[in-house]
Amino acid sequence: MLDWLGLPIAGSAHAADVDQVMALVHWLMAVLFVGWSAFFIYVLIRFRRRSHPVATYQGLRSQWSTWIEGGVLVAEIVLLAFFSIPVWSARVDAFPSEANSTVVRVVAEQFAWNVHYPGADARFGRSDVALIAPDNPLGLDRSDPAARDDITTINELHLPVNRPAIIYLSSKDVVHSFTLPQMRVKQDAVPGIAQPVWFTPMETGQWNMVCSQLCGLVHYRMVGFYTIQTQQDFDAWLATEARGLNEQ
Ligand SMILES: [Cu+2]
Repeated sequence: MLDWLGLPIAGSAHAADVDQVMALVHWLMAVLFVGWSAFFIYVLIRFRRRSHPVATYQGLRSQWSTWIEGGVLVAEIVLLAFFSIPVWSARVDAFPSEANSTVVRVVAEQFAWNVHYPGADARFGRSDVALIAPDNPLGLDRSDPAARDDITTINELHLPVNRPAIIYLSSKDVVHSFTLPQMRVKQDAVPGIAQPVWFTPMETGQWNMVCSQLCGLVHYRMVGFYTIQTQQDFDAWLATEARGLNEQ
């Protein structure tokens, strides 16, 4: 229905709501564009120099432009109050419970995404900036019992389909913007803040996980991939990663 917008597939439960707002905004902009263009052409012809060699200083006397401007204002308020704000508030309030969700940490850095899974105990282990090293980009303290089973990846995020995902976003350096276009997820990753974002993936597949904030010279290369898979495939992947930990 919204193919004309050229959007990527709508892969999450809330994607249709976001797309509807985008479509309405595009319709409003199309109407304004056509209206302003028509008005501009009308004015060019109506007030051309040949028929009006001398300017009038009375200005506008009719009220219709005020009415049109009022109409545009009302349309914008309706869009904001009845479409945008409800869709936005559903994203930032009404978080699902962590017990029924896949909970992941994603820590951005110039120019990669570090992903941190809590492992079988569902507890994130302690991390410390002092421990950050090339082979430990999250600074995870493996001596912490909660950290022993933690799984970390770089530029690789896996999530099960049909189950809410809560992602705690932060950054090690500058502000990045965590973006999963097919999930209609876009959220800034800010140093010093653990910013949660949630969504429910509805389609399986593998796509790019990108940074949509100009974050430095190599910003264009700040791309990983994310995989939405069935719960079984996800569990199998986690098990493989966990086996890899024990072999180290
Ligand atoms: Cu970035």
